[in-house]
Amino acid sequence: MTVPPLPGVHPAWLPPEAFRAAGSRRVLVLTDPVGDLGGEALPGPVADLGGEALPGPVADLGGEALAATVRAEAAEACERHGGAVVAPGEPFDLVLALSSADALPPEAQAVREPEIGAEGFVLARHDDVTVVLADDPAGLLYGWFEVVRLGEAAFGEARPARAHRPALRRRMLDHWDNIDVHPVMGQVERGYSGGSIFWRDGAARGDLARVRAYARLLAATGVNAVAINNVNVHATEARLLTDRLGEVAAIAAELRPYGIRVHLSVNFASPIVLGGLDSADPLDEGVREWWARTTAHVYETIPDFGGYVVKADSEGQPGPFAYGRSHADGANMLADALAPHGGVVFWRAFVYNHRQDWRDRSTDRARAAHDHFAPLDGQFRDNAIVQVKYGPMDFQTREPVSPVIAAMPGTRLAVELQVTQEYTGQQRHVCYLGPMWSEVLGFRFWGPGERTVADVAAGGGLTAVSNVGDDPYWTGHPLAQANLYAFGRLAWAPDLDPAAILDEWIGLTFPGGPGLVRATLHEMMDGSWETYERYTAPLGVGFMVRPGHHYGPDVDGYEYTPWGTYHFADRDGVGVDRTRATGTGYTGQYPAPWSEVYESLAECPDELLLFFHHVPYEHVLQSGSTVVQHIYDTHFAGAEEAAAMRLAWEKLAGSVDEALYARVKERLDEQVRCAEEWRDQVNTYFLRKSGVPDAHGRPIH
Ligand code: GCV
Repeated sequence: MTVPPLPGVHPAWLPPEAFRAAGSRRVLVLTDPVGDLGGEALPGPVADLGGEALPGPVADLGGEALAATVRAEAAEACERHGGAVVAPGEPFDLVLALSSADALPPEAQAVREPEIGAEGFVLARHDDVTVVLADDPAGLLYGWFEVVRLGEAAFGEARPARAHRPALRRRMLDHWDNIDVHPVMGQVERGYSGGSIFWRDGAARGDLARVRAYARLLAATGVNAVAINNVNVHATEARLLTDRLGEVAAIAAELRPYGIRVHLSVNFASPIVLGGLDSADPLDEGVREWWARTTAHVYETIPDFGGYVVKADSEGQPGPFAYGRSHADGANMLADALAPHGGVVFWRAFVYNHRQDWRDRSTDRARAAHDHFAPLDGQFRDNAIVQVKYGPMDFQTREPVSPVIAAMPGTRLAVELQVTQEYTGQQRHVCYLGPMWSEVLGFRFWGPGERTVADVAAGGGLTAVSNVGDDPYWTGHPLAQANLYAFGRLAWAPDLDPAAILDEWIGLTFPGGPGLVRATLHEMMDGSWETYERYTAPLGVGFMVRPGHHYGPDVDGYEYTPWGTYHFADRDGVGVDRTRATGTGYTGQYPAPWSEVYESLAECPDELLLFFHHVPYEHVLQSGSTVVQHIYDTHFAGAEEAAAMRLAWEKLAGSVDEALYARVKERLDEQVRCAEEWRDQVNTYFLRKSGVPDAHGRPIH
């Protein structure tokens, strides 16, 4: 079964037209017998743990269901576009074959490798035949979508056999979706795309066709795991683990045919709130037994269940601190319950004091995750993955890479990104995040030639908060689909060029569109993250948003709050002194050379200067400009760039679907308005604080 087009729902990057090249060919699909990897541990090195593999059945995810998906995908594309699924022995243009299949044709035999490996595939073209060969059905599915992505190019010139393997085995989206509409956070916490695709009116949706379509979109990017409820686990959602597990099973059934494993966010206090125990102490035998029993029941119901996601001792969520236990104690208890079934726990490192006294200049929220977790390195079970936000604060437009990622070589780490644009324009602003993520994933903590963040994440995975809801365009802003697409592609291959990923997305989403569409979307989106950065918080200082909803400017909005997010602007200067010499000592959490680079006023990169240093307004940046002049210049430039984006889009009237055109136009109007508001509030604030006029005499209020 594939996914029929859903009336009123935009097909995103899988419109029927995207299947024309493959669907107009003669396609041979060889999936019998379905070879699986036998439920064994995945082969392949794990960068940070000496080549070990995770325990448990990672690869064998409903092998037959996946193989059936590949067959159905090919059949449907051929039916639509005039090709044919052919029988063995008949001539073909494309073969999709399992390496274990009976009667592999010579073209496929020729590209066989001793081991392609879980989820991988070999793609080749020779003698006018395109070959996709995989060891497991998941690999075949990813190979199919690679052929779709290539379009006619998959059937053009000869291509030498090349193996494609995911760089990261766990490529996961976390949904902050609530079953019950939360009085403050709504149905989807930090959601900007309508309601949840999973939940409505206090229960799993009766019609889950949209979930199947979502799974298909994700599979086409390479995502293989999803967590279906908010990490802030409220009372109703906690019960998904026990008496409401059937709803989880129903959703898992929709995700499975596209190779996606379901995960649940669980409440650390579940033994109390669900089990009637009087404790959730991770070292208490009764508590441990409760988790073991409950988890066994989950696996009886959903045999390929992925595992748990936990936010503990964070922003009011319960955790092991209540019992004087460590985060390793908490995570290991769940890891032990999951281990017999091959599951993992993603234990979040987002732990800090959200009730800080703003008068206290010595406490530094940026330090918190490292302070809590680095000393625990080596104490976590093999199936306990510590999930670390990419930056030390909270998904700001610009942050340094979290030092926790470098500090736990004996622990599996997953890096967490945010596709939902909480702090980057809330899907009202165009902000293509591929370049930011690419920069983060390619960051080398230990200098040139050393391992990257992506290498470290190979041990645990790459996760991100999804930006999807029940909006007709999935993501509110139609162009925000590109972020979801880019996340999956970077999780599969972190070294892909973000502009090339955007190009793929454009080609798939606007098939057959005139060159003007492609050129305009690049013009608008390639540099949109930096444009957004220009008109919002300057030089890495972060948090100048409206408290609560986090949209639009409010320079002092967080300055006198307990959240630990301050910029310390006064009449003389701005920024947070995080140096070892005179500040909070945060720079000391980095290994060399970064501990020195960030400590040094002269060497600290401009874009992070105010994250690490408190400087006078007339401090001269590496760019040659002063801090305050830089603030004025970037804010004028950023707002102008937003206006230019809107002008660029207006050239596409008549070249793209009318409703989509109108939706983007309406959002661009808001982006231009909001960028001007940011510009004027930030510039005015700093003019009033500093008394330094703009060198160009532009209007500041
Ligand atoms: C789910 C930020 C967000 C919260 C979110 C939290 C987290 O603080 O504003 O909505 O809670 O991050 O990542 O847990």
